[in-house]
Amino acid sequence: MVLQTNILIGIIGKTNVGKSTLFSAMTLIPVRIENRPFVTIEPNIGVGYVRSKCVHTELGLPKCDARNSICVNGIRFIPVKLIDVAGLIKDAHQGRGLGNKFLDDLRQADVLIHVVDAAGSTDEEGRPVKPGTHDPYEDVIQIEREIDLWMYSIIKRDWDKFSKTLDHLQFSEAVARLSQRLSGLSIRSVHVEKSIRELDLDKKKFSLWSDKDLFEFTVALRKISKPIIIAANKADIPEAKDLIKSLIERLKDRIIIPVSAEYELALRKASKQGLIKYISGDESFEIIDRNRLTSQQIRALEMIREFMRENHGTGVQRLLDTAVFQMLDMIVVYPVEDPNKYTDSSGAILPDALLVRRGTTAREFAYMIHTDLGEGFIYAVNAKNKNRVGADYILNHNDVIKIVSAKK
Ligand SMILES: Nc1nc2c(ncn2[C@@H]2O[C@H](COP(=O)(O)OP(=O)(O)OP(=O)(O)O)[C@@H](O)[C@H]2O)c(=O)[nH]1
Ligand SMILES: [Mg+2]
Repeated sequence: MVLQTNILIGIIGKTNVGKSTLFSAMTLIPVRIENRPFVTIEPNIGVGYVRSKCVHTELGLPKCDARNSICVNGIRFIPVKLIDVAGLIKDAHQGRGLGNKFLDDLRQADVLIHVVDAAGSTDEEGRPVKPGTHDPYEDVIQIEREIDLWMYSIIKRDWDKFSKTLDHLQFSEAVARLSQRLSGLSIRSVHVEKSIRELDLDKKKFSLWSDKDLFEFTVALRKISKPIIIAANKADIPEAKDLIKSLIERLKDRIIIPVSAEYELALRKASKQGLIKYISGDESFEIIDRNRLTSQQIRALEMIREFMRENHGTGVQRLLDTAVFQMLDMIVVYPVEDPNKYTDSSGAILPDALLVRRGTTAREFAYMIHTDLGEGFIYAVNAKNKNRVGADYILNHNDVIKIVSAKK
């Protein structure tokens, strides 16, 4: 059994800011990229990878047999699902541009990457303009309002009737019912309870919430259940430098990563063609054979190298890693059958690397692998020190775990 990724990352933003370029750079899937608004209509879905030091090096093993993930030079690349949707513009919720209904494709997303044109080279409607003439701050505010209004439209559906049924329940039951209703949005009861308490809405009957209460509740829920990281894209255009600085100053509580999706895409393609040696997330690359490149290609690569030196890479890998390891607070855990050899039942060394939320217990981890393993859980073995651990053992990053279960 090959363990699949359980994380979905949504790529959102104004139209024509580089969402599809970023998607393509992360997945190497060729998609339509053009310098005009509304090129993407149907969503693009693919697999990208987060980067983490492979535990095989820490264990002093010469190699591993990565299977659900990829190991390159001791670096484990672990898959995550990505979805690139059509672009938004201001007032999309009123049907402008392509509207906002297509955002329904993001219902199951765990985290959103908000791509902005940090070079200010597209206007409010995504039309190309002279770099530096549009303030990306406006886009952050307007586009995220569209996201909140989309979620509000879902939560508001039937609210009048539904809220009355909640009034008759105990608070904890009401939270459970409401969470169940919103589970299609990947919303869990902890999210609902936290949002209600944060706004002091627990002191008010559900049916008496005003539209403003419900909207504020939606925004709080969205922030917890679908946190947004900002990709300050087109950072390679000179005008982006000051705009990014000012963006960071005005959005102090937000995570903003300068990126050049275009540069990352160029590097990934060149690497695939065997022209350069580049591992995504590295701060530089190596040209394999200059003779196979035109002078124009070499000049372009040197420009990219200079950008990477200043920015510690293209920013694309850091963006994904920050979204998963920092915003979602995930860790990597390796399940094995044999805790002495670190192998699975067929003898493969550390084949699977799984992303799990920090705080996950050994029993919860067993359930993630297979329901039977969870149900029959007896104990687990921490393969690093060979200690037996119980069901409530909280996993650490890079743990190697064997589950012992009555059911196989
Ligand atoms: N300079 C520069 N240009 C970029 C970068 N990323 C994307 N672009 C350009 O921006 C334009 C739009 O790129 P797309 O990826 O199609 O943008 P999108 O956000 O998917 O657009 P829609 O699907 O139409 O909403 C193209 O001309 C890209 O080449 C970047 O990092 N730097
Ligand atoms: Mg697109």
